[in-house]
Amino acid sequence: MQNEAVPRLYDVLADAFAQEKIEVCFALLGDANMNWAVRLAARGCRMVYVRHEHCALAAAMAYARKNFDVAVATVTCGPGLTQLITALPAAVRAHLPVVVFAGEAPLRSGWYNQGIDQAPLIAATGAAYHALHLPERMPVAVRDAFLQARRERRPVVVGVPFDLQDRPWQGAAQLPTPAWQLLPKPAPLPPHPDDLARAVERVAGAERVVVLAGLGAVEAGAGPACRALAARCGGLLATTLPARGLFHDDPYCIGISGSYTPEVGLEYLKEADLVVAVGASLAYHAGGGGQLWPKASTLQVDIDPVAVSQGQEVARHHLRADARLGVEALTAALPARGKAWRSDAMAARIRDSKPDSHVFELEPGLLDPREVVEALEKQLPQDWELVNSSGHCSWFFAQMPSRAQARFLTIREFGAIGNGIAFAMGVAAARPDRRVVLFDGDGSLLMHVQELETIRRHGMKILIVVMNDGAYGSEVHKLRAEGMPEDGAVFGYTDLAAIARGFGLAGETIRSLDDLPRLLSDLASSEGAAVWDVHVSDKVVSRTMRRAHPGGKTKG
Ligand SMILES: Cc1ncc(C[n+]2csc(CCOP(=O)(O)OP(=O)(O)O)c2C)c(N)n1
Ligand SMILES: [Mg+2]
Repeated sequence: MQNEAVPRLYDVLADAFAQEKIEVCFALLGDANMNWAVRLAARGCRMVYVRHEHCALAAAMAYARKNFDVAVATVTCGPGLTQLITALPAAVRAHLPVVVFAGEAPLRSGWYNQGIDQAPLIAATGAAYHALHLPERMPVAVRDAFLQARRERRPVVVGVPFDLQDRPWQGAAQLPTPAWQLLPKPAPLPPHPDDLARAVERVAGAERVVVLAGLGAVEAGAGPACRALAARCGGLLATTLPARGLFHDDPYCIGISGSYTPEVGLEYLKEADLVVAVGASLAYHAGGGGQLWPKASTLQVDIDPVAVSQGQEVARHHLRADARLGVEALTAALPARGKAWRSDAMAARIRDSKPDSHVFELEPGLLDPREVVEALEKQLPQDWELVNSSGHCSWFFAQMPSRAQARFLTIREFGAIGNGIAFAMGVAAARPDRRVVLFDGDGSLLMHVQELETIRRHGMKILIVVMNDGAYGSEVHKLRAEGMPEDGAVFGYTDLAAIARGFGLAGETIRSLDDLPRLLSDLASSEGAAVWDVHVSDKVVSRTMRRAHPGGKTKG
């Protein structure tokens, strides 16, 4: 019999995690992590037990993004760990700090069925992997993993052989100082006067300025400063996709810059002569691969400015500074301007134009995805948390300009479908008092539809609105444009409402937008989760798809 008075390694490892102030852990148990997970739960950590390890990590990613802080997930060794390989590259590219507690195969066995060389698999994704094999050092190694995840904003996986976890603890009685106490907390970086003088000159010399804000601007609280700068220059505002909504109530915001730019935004970006990119890494898509502002030079205001990003030359002019301080200093130093680019007529155009006015011929009985999104934007309560997934439908769902950034999340790095449901769970865990709405495609939802059970079991208040086109729409449009057969991508309208009901959720099939008010009031009276399966036509092709694949019949 074990001596209960002597702590085991898993007890101490659970203590080392608990002292990092983690409130939630996304988990799927196996031999190699269950002892640790049970102890972590006993220390007051809220456990979200999912149905697929990919979703544990993806939910943790959304949780980290929502809180701008580290998140935790756990998987068992071997097959538990290999399930992480699609989510990790996205976490790396999105700079999301997540610590994963992974089991490793027992060290004592010469052979173990679930054994695999875990380190190179994880390293290939760009995440850090630390094999913890020396018991006495493990609490410090865990602390260091939290330090690394927070400092490098990167996922860090710690692997602990499960036979070691069971050993009596023989190390120090005291835990190491936790990472959150040690981490440097530098004050926001002001710009250097020389850099500032050059930047002021550049902005003062421009006539058509667009201030483009990214997530760095959101995190630094630079929204009001960006608005003031654009007003001072008589220019316009835009955001990257993840920062959408930072200027949702500003009449001079042209929306998202990138693959999701609305019609009028494309036009104005083309005319711009200076883009001031604030807290934006200038990723490939944000500038439409270098196509979106052909006449403009770019001034990047960032704590870590770059010249080349994702294979593209993106900015020749840089102001190294905290987003808010840099922009405030710029505005304060700018001379007052006579002629402004912005005008009342422009504001009216921005307000009144459709994201995409192209006319399509639809089959009877199916909805136009653009009208679905318009109706949702008008009718969904403003305080609901919105999550955008992926697929062709995400272009339409992205067009909700009246929604505030604080209630929006999307993580698109690595371009995988199937993440939406886990991202929604991560947001629900981070904001348990709020209703979360996931906008997803039928193909994407079906890829991890098992998590409907997790949502029900954990009582998460998630509404999933599915743009069901009976197909992998993204692929269909490309196949059509190339004149190839569609049978590999058109599978028909799966009955998602029935599936939802099978999992114990409410499920509705929507063929008319007139049903929305009634469905919304039904939802208001229930705390539970629901799936709305909205049947849409696959004939409506997004602007971006038409531009990238112009061979189709819907050129325009
Ligand atoms: C994991 C993964 N597998 C395959 C793809 C290729 N892919 C991109 S979009 C897409 C279709 C998504 O279908 P759905 O979720 O129904 O959205 P739709 O495009 O129909 O709006 C596919 C298969 C991908 N991006 N990620
Ligand atoms: Mg689809």
